[in-house]
Amino acid sequence: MARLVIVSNRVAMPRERASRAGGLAVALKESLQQQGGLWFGWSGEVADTPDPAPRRARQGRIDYAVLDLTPEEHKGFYLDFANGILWPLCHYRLGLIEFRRSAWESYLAVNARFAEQLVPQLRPDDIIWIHDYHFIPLAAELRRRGVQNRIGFFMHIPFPAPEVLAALPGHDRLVRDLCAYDLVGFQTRGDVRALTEYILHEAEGTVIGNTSTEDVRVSAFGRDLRVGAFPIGIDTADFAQLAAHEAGSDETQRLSESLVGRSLVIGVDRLDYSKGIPQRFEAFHQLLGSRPEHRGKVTFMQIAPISRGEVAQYRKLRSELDGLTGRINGKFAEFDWMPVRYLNKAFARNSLAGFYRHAKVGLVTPLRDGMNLVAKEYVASQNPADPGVLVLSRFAGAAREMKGALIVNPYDTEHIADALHRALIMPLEERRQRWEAMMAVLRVNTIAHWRETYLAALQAEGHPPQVLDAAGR
Ligand code: ADQ
Repeated sequence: MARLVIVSNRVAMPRERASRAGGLAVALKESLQQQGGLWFGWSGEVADTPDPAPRRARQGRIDYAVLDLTPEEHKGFYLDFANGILWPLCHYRLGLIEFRRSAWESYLAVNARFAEQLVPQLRPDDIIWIHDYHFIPLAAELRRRGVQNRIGFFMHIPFPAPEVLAALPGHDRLVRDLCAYDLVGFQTRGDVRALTEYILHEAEGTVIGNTSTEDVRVSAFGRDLRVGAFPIGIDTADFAQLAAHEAGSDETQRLSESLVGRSLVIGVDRLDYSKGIPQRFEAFHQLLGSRPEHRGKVTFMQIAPISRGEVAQYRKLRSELDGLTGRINGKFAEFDWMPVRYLNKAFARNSLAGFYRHAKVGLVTPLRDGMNLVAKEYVASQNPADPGVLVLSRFAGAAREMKGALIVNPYDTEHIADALHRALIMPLEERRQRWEAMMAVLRVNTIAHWRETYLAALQAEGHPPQVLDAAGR
């Protein structure tokens, strides 16, 4: 079996692997362990004079090779371009973008430097799988250096519609670089459609296959590639088992006692403006205002650890939420009931599983989200005999699969408030039917299924690879 090379932005070395490693990191590690392979990427560290060659480690059948960023690269490539431009662009937040040519140049230069360092580590039959928006140009940089291996890309976040993408100076270069891959994988059909529309209408390319399906062949910029939807999942059985076990843990018991019989609505997110957290707070505020029967009967707990605290937009969001929490609690709290519990900290997976299971409602309202694994984890954690209800934004990739959820428009806070009310009073029979429908999907579309179908598709891409010329054409 060919060796697998995975490239992702943040690679934790073996001794760093904490108990909080997410499902994705665990799944990628499993494929490397099974197949033998190399995990290459950014160490997460910034150094004034980084080692020119990667730092290496080995554990089991996995080799690790990581590079540090210079302070200038960390600012230009990571903060300004990846987090400050690509992230808002792909989440349809054009108003938040401050484009700087120096950031774009830093993004391209870091991709070139990483390619330069990866080439000597590669073997001719390696299969290369590159993850996420930090490294879109990496395959083109590798091809320019003569790499002919099969290279796949998976985009974890949404791919924007052509009119939105066109707001990025350099959008044509970005899509041309995307065409240097053999397989481009997205979360949903909508993302596939967005890229194929760009290929047809902006790049004068051709698309074979029905563009509304999830698997097409694209010809553009002198290359042929496959583009498909591979919706990411979770380890459903493991999460369900963890949640059942955690139902009896001290921590879950303490949560239960603190609620003194009140219903729990839960939100769990990184503190990010794409997640629609202020709208969710506003909806809860409206629920308490318009339906007094819920006052004193429901507690909303939002868990949102600080994320990307160096970026101004994230600091602004934080102070907005501090204000909203104070306003709602100030207006509705009683001496023995606090409507909103807002926690800026992360919890271990097992704690989250226990909390999800205890919550009557999982409130997941992103304004845009590639997939949203919290929605899936909430469903997998429920007690089959008495499941809670998922309230889910139509703009999360997960909404395509989670048809048993109450689907809402996250911009319409009154709509979310109505859905919350409906979820809180939903009869057991309806809750069971909705939950069963979602679990049937989650049992099939697991994270292992995602990884296996993606890698099988990449391995099947047998057409002869083409080499770009020195100018990248
Ligand atoms: P994220 O934007 O990080 O990921 P999401 O999929 O919701 O979003 O969460 C990823 C993981 O982080 C989940 O396993 C979740 O449990 C964990 N997590 C979130 N908040 C947490 C908290 N407060 N404490 C502890 N753990 C927490 C990106 C894309 C998503 C896509 C994923 C995977 O933005 O759309 O689903 O990648 O492809």
